[in-house]
Amino acid sequence: MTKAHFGLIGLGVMGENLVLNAERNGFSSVVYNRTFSKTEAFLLQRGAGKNIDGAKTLQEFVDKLDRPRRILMMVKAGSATDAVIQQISTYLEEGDLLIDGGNSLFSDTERRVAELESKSFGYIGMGVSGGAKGALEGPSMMPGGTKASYDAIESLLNKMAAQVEDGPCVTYIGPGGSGHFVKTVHNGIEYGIEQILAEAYDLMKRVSGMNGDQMADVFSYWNQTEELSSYLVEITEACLRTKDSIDGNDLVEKIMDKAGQKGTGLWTVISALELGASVPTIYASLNARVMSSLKAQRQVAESILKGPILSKFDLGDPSKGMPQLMDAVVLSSIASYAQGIEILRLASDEYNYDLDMPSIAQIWKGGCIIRSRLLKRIQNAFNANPKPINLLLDPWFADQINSRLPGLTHVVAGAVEAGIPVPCFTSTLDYINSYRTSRLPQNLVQAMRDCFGSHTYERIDNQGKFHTDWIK
Ligand code: NBP
Repeated sequence: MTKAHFGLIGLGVMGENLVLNAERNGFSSVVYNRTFSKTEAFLLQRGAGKNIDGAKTLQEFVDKLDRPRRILMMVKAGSATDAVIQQISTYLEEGDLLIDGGNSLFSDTERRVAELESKSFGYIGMGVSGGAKGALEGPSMMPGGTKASYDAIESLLNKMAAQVEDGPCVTYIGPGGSGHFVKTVHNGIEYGIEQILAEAYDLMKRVSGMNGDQMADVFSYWNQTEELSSYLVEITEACLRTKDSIDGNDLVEKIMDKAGQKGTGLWTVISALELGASVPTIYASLNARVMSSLKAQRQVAESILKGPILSKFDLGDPSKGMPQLMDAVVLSSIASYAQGIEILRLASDEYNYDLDMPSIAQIWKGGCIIRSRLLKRIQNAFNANPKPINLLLDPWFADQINSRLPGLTHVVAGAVEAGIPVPCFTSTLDYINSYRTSRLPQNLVQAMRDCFGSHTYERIDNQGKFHTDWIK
């Protein structure tokens, strides 16, 4: 009996679609799921008539696979992934390769790569982005581990990945947990852009009094521009146009305003703090989700804590894409990418990942949630200067900042006066204003630290460490 080329463990949303993708690309497959009824249902429905077999036990699963085996795990990150690795390891033989496509914490992946490779198995920790549709039609994939393990699955991944004009949206990211690290930062950038678009929506609705279709028209306009054309802008338009089947009104207005923030967004911010990366826009998006979860408290606070009377201000002509608001959205999106890239730059050195930034920009151009036309500009910036100090200093991005900063400032000032929170816009404005200020007030912070703790300070006019008796 001929054996299958590819094995999948975990028939969740992602697993189902990825195995259909592999099969469509010519890789006969075997699937295993902890709950066998899901395997049966899949084989009878979406898997029917395809070159996909099922297995009830892990023994049966490995027996049906060609050697060396190539097995993709798409299960919940954390202890579920450890449990699956432990169970399947009993059945693996030298040279077999396990790929974890879940959203695993990169330090878990470091540990697993070391453990599995020491047993002569291959192990790849691979970030996968694109949701269900991307998984089926072609996701962006970020595999990390040993180069030898990557080489063993390169042809499979190249076929499964989304394709853009300069190749498939997959590349060897680097050693250890680098693939999952890059996916984590991808998700941090995604948090930022989602919150930025939500802030734009809030201002359109509360300041300009627009309805779902009117707002969707502006998002549609933005999606035609080089600066904002992106998957997230495209789906925002679709969300705003969708009506509730019960009463025909805008469905988005019926949705509870609470968003979770566990996992990759949180890990992005923790990593940024550990690495000393300044990521205020991304952090603001995470904090906005934390604040959103305090629904009951916010309902009480609204009647006790009084803000300014909501005043209208000009966000720009909707038929011209609300230019001032667009300025705020463009600069905040650029800041999200720049801050994510700064984390990668520092991590590349700190963890010896040796990340190739032009390749990462290239594989984010298709398939993934943060795909956008802006990534072509980011790729160009890295091609012109592979190790830029900060994306904001690239000539094209600097032009964007110089021309759009007045618009962002106007929007933040208006929102502050109207008492409407715009945490990502505000953080971006502070980020840019801080970054373009050569003298910040931390000289006084240093003076205070020396005053109470004799921490010493440096002088701008003399080398060395200095201490002063500040309180005589
Ligand atoms: P889920 O995260 O919901 O995981 C479902 C799968 O995990 C099922 O097959 C389930 O088996 C299996 N599983 C669990 Br839960 N605990 C297990 C255990 N202890 N042992 C064995 N199997 C176990 O599915 P998903 O949304 O497809 O996500 C899969 C992975 O991909 C996750 O890490 C996720 O973070 C990541 N991811 C998701 C997306 C997305 O858009 N959904 C995108 C990118 C990455 P069962 O059927 O027996 O319960």
